[in-house]
Formats: sequence, structure tokens, C-alpha cells
Amino acid sequence: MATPTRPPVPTAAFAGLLAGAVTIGVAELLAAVLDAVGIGSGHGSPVLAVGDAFVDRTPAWLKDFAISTFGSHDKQVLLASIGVVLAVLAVVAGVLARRRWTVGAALVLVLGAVAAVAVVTRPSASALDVLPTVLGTAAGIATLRALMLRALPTDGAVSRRAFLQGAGAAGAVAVVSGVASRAVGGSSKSAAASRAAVRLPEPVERVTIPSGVQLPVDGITPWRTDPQSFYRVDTALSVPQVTTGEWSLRVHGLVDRELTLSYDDLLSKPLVERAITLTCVSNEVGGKLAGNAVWLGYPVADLLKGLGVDGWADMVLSTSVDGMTISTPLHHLTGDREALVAVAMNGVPLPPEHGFPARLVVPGLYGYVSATKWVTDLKVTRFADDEAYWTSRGYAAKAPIKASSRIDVPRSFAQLKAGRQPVAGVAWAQGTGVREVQVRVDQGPWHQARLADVPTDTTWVQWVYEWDATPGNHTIECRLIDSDGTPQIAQRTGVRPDGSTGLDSKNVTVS
Ligand SMILES: Nc1nc2c(c(=O)[nH]1)N[C@H]1C(S)=C(S)[C@@H](COP(=O)(O)O)O[C@H]1N2
Ligand SMILES: [Mo]
Repeated sequence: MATPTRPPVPTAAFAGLLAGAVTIGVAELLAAVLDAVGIGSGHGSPVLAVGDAFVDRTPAWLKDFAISTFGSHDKQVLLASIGVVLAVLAVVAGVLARRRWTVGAALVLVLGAVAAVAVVTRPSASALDVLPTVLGTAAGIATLRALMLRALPTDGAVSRRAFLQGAGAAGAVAVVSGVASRAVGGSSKSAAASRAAVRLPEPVERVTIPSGVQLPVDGITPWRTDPQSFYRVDTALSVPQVTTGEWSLRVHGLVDRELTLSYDDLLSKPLVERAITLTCVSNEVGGKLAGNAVWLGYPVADLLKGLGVDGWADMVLSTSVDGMTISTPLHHLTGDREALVAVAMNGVPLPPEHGFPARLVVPGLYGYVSATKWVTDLKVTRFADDEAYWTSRGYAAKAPIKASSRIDVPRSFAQLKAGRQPVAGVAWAQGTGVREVQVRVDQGPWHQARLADVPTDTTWVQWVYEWDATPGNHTIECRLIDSDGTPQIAQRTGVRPDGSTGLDSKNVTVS
């Protein structure tokens, strides 16, 4: 029998996998360390950079699919998918390296180069951000080389021992660096400390919340959404970590006087409370991408007042630290004093994932045209001159929230007992207000539900209908009538380009 001259395929595949793990582990650890000591922009992670580049190039249909299928977990799903693809490519690199190790190494090099390009083309990248990727790739290639040498059959048999020792060492490097990169923390620690140090001022205008906002129905969405369960939608794979000291808000464009506010400047303004229900354009009928909070902030109208806004202007283009751009019609920001540069939700400083230190909140507009998180720049401009992120990706430039209502109770396919059963949920028609919510069973007549109280028409309202359930299978539907007497649109449409319509329905079995 001829002496084999190449490592067995499984061994080579395993070596490739380990080399890939070392590449990522070393790069992520270096990225975390550079971030912690303040070298580079804090965006050195190749995995996040590739993910971000992917998000930016995601076609609208795929983004719709991801949000409707995975909701706020779309990011974990994307990162897991990247992990799987990388693992497969690492295995391929290992197998290629059987014949000539340089061929496998070339694949690792190409992957490293792709990641490096992703890193340096991020909006806030600095040249030093590429270091972790370069050194991680070098470590990966060295690992592949060392393992392939050990996997080579000597005297007709793989020196199992030498290979296993090498593999163990590589595995240890990958695991230790991976764990350590999490532990270093870096800017997330300083941002958390900065947030913990915030002392919110007393508002000069308070929202009085009526005692009857909350109906006593099990399973109904709470009127006030606590920050932990507030839906999250953004393109940021890693939550931007911004300290109050670093943060500032620049106001410029078609104004006579520019302005730059520090966080302390902002907190020293007379801040007001507003109760506002945020809604995402990606919310399907009956979906969960809406949440309600009492926000504390400074009215954008007050902010713009003294600056001499040009009569030409019809839009404010807001930009976040992570490069998101959002266009909001000027009159929604200045027409009344409802739109805020918000610093707190439900009495606590904005959680990092909801925009700490500051974000915009505008009643009546979908989040992608109003609710800029981590906002640092307001440019007064014109729709004719500037285009926002989602507008260039197939979504409408102007997108008022469409009136909608949702059944929370009973759940789909619930098994109910005959007799009195509450049908309950929430409904919203921000800006107009909800006059009535109606329920029908099996396409029968519409019945009026009872509405809970609300402080203002900028929030959703809870509703309940006491249904006398009869045995059998039933379909329950709801709709709202807004304050102008207009019923919610019953025709089903998808979320693109400017929000879904249709009636929510639940199928239940009564026995
Ligand atoms: N910086 C930034 N702000 C953003 C987004 C984003 O991707 N990046 N997404 C917007 C969208 S689409 C919505 S619906 C709201 C969601 O706000 P929330 O995550 O606090 O619920 O934020 C808006 N603000
Ligand atoms: Mo959204």
C-alpha cells in the first residue's frame, strides 16, 4: 500500500475549523482591547463589520422577511448565519490545504481581505480599525500551517498525538480569546457607567395618566410598555455605545444660526413629558412592533425656534452615530410641541438599545421616518435635496402611521368555554385618535367594544368586548373607527412601501 501523503479529510476539515476559530477569536479580542483603550473608532470587529455591510446591502424584501419572521431577534439570526457560513468556509479552507497548505491559506487571506474592506468602509471607521482583522487573519493562517504540518502522515500514520496537541492549543486560543473579548467590554462599560450617572431633571410639563388606561383583562398588552419588552428595530448589529460626554447634537442646514448642544446643555433645557406610541412600518396587521412609553425630552419645535429656519425648508434629515439617516417632514417637528429630542422613557434614561443618550420621538409617523436613535445631527433641508436611508431602499419618504387595531385576547387557536369571554386588545390612530373599536364574529354584525382611557390621542388605547361565546369554531375580527369617523382600512396590504393595512383576526374553538 502506498504511503498516504496527505492528511485525512476529516482531520484537515477540523484543522480548518480551528484555524477559522482562532482567526475570529484573536480578531475579536484585539478589537475589544483596542476599543477599551480607545485606539481606533471602536468598530474593529470583523464579524460585526461584515454583518453591518450585509445589512446595508440587504434588499428590502429580505429585510421585510427577516423582521416579520424573526422580529427583534433578526440580528441574532444574522450573526448565527454568518457563523455558519464562516464555519463552512473554514472547513473548505482546511480541506483545500490538504494538497498544498498555501491554497487553504489563500482562502483565509481572501476572507480576511473581505472583512478588512468591510471594516474600513464603515461610516465611522479609522485606519487602525483594520488591525484586529489583519492580525487575526495572520494568526489563522499560522494556525492552519502548524496544524497541517502536524497532520501530515509520518511513516504511514498520522502522528495523532502531535496533531491533537496542536489542535488542543488552537482550540484553547480560540476559546480563551473569544471569552476574553466578551469580558473586556470596552465602550459598553463606559457608556453604561455614563448612563448610570445621569440625573434626570424634573419635567416642566407632565403627562397626567388617567387611572383607567389599563383594563383588568388577563393577557392584554400593558398600556405602558416597559423598556425591557419594548420592541427594537434598527440596523445596528452591535448597539452603539455612546457616553454623555462624547455626545453632542448639531443643528445646521437651512438655518440662520447653527447650534451644537452638549448633553448637559440638553438636560438644562425645560424638558417636557409626552406619551407617544412608537410603531414600525414593518409591523404586520396584528404584529408586535409597536410600544408605548412616556418620553422625557426637549420639543424639537423649541430647539429650532430661535435658529431662523429658512422658508424653503420642508424636511429635517437626522443622522445617528451609526450613520443611519432619517427624513422627517419639518411641519411634524415644528407644527406643535409634541416631537421630542428624548432623553428618557418611562422615567429612566433611554436604554442603550433605544438610543442613549438621545433620540427623536415624533407622534404619528412610523419610526423609520421619525424616531432616530443615538441622534447626533439635525440638518434642516428639503426633500428635493436629501434622501434618507430607507427612502433609497424602497420605502416611502413620507409615512404617517396607519390606524390599526389588534386582538391580544383570546390568542390564536385558543380553546374557550362557552359563555362570557373577553375579546380585548389595543388600537391606535395616532394624531387622529380612536373613536371606537368594533368586534365581529364570523363576519356577523359589528359590536362596539369598551375603550379604556388615554391621556392623549398620541398613544394606543386598550379595548375590550364581552363576547357571549357559543360552541363551535369561530373567527373574531376587530377594527377601529378614528375620530373623524373613518374606519381602519380592511383591505390587506403588506408593509412596503408605507405600512400594512387589513383587519386582525383570531380563530378560536368554543366548547
Ligand atoms: N439610529 C437608528 N435609529 C433608528 C433606526 C435605526 O435603524 N437606526 N430604526 C428606526 C425604526 S425603523 C424604528 S421602527 C424605531 C424603533 O425604535 P425602538 O427600537 O426604540 O423601538 O427606531 C428608528 N430609529
Ligand atoms: Mo421601523
